[in-house]
Amino acid sequence: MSYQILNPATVGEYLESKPALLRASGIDPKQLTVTEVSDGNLNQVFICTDREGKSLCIKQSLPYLRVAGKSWPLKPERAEAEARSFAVGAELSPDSTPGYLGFDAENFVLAMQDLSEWTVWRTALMNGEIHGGAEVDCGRHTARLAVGTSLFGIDPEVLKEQHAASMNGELCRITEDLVFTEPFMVHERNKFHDGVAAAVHDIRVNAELLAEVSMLKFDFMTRAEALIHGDLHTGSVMVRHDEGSDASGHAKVFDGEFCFYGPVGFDLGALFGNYLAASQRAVALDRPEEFQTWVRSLPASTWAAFEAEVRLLWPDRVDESFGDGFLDLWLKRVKTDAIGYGGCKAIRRIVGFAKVADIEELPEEQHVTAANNVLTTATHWILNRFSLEPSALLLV
Ligand code: SR1
Ligand code: MG
Repeated sequence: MSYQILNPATVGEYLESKPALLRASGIDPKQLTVTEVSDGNLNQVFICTDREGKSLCIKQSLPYLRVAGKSWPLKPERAEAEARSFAVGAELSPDSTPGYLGFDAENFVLAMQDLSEWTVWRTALMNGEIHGGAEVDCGRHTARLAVGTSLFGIDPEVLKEQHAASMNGELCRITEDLVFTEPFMVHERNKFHDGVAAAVHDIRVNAELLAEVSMLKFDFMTRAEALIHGDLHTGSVMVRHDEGSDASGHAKVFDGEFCFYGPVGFDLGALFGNYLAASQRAVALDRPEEFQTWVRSLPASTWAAFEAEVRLLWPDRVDESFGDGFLDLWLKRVKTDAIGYGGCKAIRRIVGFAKVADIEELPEEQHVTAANNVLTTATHWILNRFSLEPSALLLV
């Protein structure tokens, strides 16, 4: 597949050839300032600003994993999945989705609102900043997509068509390998400090844990409940610099290229696992008590917002044969899944490929302590997920 791979020098000319994108963004492509801000593992991202200060963000999929290079080929069609995620977010949860300006399927380019005035949530958490309300927006956003893309919100025949059109096998396999498989075995892509080797060994010989992880993996691969984000860590969320609560909200969820029809609890679990990393960093750096208390409250707040929004939308479900008793059972299962997936997501970030800076960038001694604590807590979550509550997750 041959297409135009952009660089800062060619973005202006590229935009001039895309009148629809120009109209949607309102920017003047002459004398654009283009800055590459690629930060994630997979793609390249450019911020384009015109002479009047109007701007937009361009994201392009490369035919390989950006951080690994051509030795790890990846189909650029993953951008189609992200376009799907954007379109659904814009429809169902517009205040928590960056403005979506369009998709060029020939060159695998997405155009979206420039969020330079916002901060990646992971960065804010690492810096000890409280952005109250972001966790609520994330829970509510997850609920809106869970209801709106599932058989609670769509006719079952339409749903099956949407499910079939939303297959994302290559990126799902990345998650299956990196989250559920490789950390639990000896694998060349794993890497961890010697100081956590004993804990990693304990995980790998814990037969009960391995069986539970396999069950969570099996559900991830088979339980197509709704169009989930698929990679909803705190690096996939932007928070406002100020803490305003106007219509633009507290948080914007982006980077939906891993989206597919899967278990709803997986997205909440991704947040929980990353909250665990943030909380262990906060402990390691002895952050002020106010910050630590807020971080510990995140799983319960996200869960409460998710549950409240699902219950709010429930009376409008398309199939009333699913009654209130079923809703209680379903919510309980989502909660259990979220806690289990949170554990898996946390373990992969300590043991496997693609770590989190929250723990990686701690001084060595604190890193070892925090990483061991993450592994112990994550194991506890997976094994005890049927009886744990989100409010108790970060109290250990
Ligand atoms: C091979 S890609 C590594 C990771 O980056 C993404 O953000 C996902 O979390 C993926 O697992
Ligand atoms: Mg990503």
